Amino acid sequence: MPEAAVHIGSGKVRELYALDDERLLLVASDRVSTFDVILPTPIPDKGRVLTGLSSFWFARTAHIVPNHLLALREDGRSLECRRLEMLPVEVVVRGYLSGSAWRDYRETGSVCGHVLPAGLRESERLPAPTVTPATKAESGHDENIDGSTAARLVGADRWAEVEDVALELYAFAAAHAERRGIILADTKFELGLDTAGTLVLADEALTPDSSRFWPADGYAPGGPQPSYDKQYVRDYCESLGWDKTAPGPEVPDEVVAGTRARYVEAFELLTELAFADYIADPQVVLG
Ligand code: Q0Z
Repeated sequence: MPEAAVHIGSGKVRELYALDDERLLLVASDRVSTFDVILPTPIPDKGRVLTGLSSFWFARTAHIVPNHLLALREDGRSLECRRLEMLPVEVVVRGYLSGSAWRDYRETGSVCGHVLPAGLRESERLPAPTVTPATKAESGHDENIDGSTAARLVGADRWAEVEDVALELYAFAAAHAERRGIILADTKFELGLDTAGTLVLADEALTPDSSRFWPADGYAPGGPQPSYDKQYVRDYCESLGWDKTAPGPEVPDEVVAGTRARYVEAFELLTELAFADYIADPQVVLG
């Protein structure tokens, strides 16, 4: 870390630093959260897997929308990025009915103002990928909003542009993931504006922490699907009868190793690169 970096924010598993007026440094830790609690045991290389995947997608989607990536550091976990004016809306694209969308659908038949067909099951593929905006609530939990509310927050023309870009990104990434045996059930994008007012993709993109990745093999709608990466650690924590309040339990070595292996497997399937090659030289993901 250069002396000049000023810490300006913490996420559950990431840190944000200012390098200067125009540049930020996003650092992904090896911390893992489950049931919204950060566990005391890190997953070695998790931050590198997420940073590598994000960088991979930034490099391959620049034809769809420009992004904030300036440089991927040699540690493989730190991204130098352009400092943007962030839009006050999180942009979730869903191809499948899961999480808060499944809850909203069961209660109202709609998700963020989109009326869905009756009789859909949990985790079922939606008739078409759907943009479901959300705002960061006081609780720290995201609150789903409808498209007209999003349009009021960012402007109608900008919101139309955001929806188009988000759907194009999802279609591109979901098709890539499907070829590698992974279902991209949903994913959250964060976008900002540069000084020229150009829409820019920011934050992390298309990682297991911002998306639901499901193994296509064994996909069975009608209930929740196992998450590609965190299922080991979730199942272990559940097996303890933990009440899901902080502090979370320590995780034994074999569960750490199994979880790490799943993160690395997701990296290797999606990037078609050996993770060891990324450790040797992170720039390989930029193609
Ligand atoms: C991202 C976050 C993290 C805590 C602000 N390019 C950008 N320009 C301006 N702001 C951001 C970005 Cl990425 C920005 N976050 C989310 C990330 C720790 C909060 F690593 N907040």
